[in-house]
Amino acid sequence: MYNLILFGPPGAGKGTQAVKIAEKYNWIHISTGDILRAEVNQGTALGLKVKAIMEAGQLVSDELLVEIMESVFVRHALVKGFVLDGFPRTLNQAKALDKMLEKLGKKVTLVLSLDVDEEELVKRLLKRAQDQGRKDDTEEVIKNRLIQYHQHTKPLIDYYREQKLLKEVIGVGSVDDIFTTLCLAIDAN
Ligand code: B4P
Repeated sequence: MYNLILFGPPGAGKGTQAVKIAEKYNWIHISTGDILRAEVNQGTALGLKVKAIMEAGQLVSDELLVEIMESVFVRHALVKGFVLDGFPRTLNQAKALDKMLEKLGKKVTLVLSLDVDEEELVKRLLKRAQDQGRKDDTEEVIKNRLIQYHQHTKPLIDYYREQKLLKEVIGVGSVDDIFTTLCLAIDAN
């Protein structure tokens, strides 16, 4: 089982590239953002719990995310590979993921980190606000999401670098060129 983590700040292109990678390699794409948004849209108990947190650009609790991911791994125990998009986002989540995979006799295979400067991130997310009207793509909430990223998520770069699992990829350019670079890194691993 190939377990790929697509890593990067909000707006780096994780979701965009994860869809393409999952299609090419026939892996399962898991976007925790999409899972949570679906719960919100369906008005489930979980959705009601996380709606305000997401709309404020805060991180949902590690406990909830770990619970969600445990059920994902149980449901897809026999797949060829996973592209994890948006998970893990904290050190606690990363450690929980290691444990979940260990139980299945698996490990993280590779972490591809998309490197995009902050000006470009804000530009992309504000454009998405116009195109899709996502509630967390306002200027103020984007600022908060970037703060959360720097405080809680960016430290994972060192966590994975120390384990020699990290490859950094420039995330600015055409979607297809970035995709080609990501595939080369996957194939080389
Ligand atoms: P996500 O849905 O993961 O949102 P995101 O970080 O903005 O990533 P996204 O995948 O949408 O952006 P992408 O870079 O693809 O999370 C939303 C919220 O859910 C979080 O704030 C948090 O509240 C909660 N959450 C999710 N996971 C969690 C976790 N593990 N723990 C706690 N809370 C969690 O794309 C951005 C835009 O850029 C798109 O419009 C795209 O078209 C464009 N784009 C992509 N590539 C481009 C390129 N090369 N050039 C130009 N534009 C490009």
